[in-house]
Amino acid sequence: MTRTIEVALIGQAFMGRAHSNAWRQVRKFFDLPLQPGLHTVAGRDEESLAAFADRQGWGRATTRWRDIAADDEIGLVDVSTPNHVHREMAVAMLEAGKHVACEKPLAGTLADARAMRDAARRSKARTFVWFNYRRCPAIGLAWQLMREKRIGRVYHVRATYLQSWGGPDTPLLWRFQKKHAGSGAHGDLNAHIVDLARFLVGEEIVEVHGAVERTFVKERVIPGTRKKGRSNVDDSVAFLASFKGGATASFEATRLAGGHLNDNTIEINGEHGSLRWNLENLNELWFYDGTVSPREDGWRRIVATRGGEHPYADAWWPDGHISGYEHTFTNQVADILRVLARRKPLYPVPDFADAYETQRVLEAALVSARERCAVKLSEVR
Ligand code: SOE
Repeated sequence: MTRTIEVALIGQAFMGRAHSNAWRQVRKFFDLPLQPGLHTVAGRDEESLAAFADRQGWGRATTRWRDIAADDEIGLVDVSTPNHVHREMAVAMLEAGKHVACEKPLAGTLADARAMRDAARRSKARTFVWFNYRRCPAIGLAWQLMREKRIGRVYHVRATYLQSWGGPDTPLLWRFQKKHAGSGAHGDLNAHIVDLARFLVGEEIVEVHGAVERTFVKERVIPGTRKKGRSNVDDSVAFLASFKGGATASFEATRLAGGHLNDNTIEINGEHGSLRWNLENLNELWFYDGTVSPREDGWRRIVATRGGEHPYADAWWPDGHISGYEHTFTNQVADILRVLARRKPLYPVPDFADAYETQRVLEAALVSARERCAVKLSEVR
């Protein structure tokens, strides 16, 4: 017997659309004991919200997100809003006993992230964070190979998240304003690759050795005006780090890497081999097995779409019929529903406590950049 959990979505922009699609698609592709009801969508603009609710299939629309906390029909709230309101919304819903799925990064600041982690600790409700790239089948395969010690002792992690949409012509969006975003490319993009690195290596980062933060474009046109305003967040942050087991790591995030649209790349080198994945070819995992004879030495390209072999593949299309960006969100909804139905997810879905560890690394990098020093994570609580 399939049960239903009524969901409320707060946010109707890019992430709101991506999540809305996932909540609607999941029942069409995943056979689960718990399925979502698209109960309410909350947003700021009444007119566009009604159109969104109609097009996306939400039962109700409201511009009063706080009313959701008192609605006993709603079991889970999906916070898909800018970073500065994650805390207020997530804490209100947790205190009302509702499960919460929150967009990444957990928050714009460490203090907000800590308050969210602590509210989750006090609540019986479950929490989830939309680090959606963990839900790429190729990343799931990488996680399995890491757990099987196919790479062995990890020597290096090398991760970059390169975009190019943040040039001088891009207006002063909320992502370029510290009061809304907390940080720029750092919290937006390094959050993803730090999460992926921690997830795949299975260890915490213990020190940031040196970070550099840059704001190249210091003024941007204020949307809807001819005036310019100051961009007070980073356009790029790069840093070196060490994992608990001794592996070295490098991370770089930028929105000014011409030629790269959404180029999230991670490579892990270990005692027995290497793994490499790139979002712009998200179905492919490159595996270097260092245990084969030198005659056969070389990288192997695995297209992670095989039913019965690769994560989520059975839910979607036949072998080789690749999946895309939107499928990562539907895969995440499937695993959120598995967790809520007390089933095991295919592999770990980050909760607020997990995402807080990523937020600590982001903060350590900012401290390192501003104080030009190495920062131990034990100093960042
Ligand atoms: C913009 O940088 C953005 O939409 C990020 O916010 C997302 O998390 C990333 O997946 C794609 O780029």
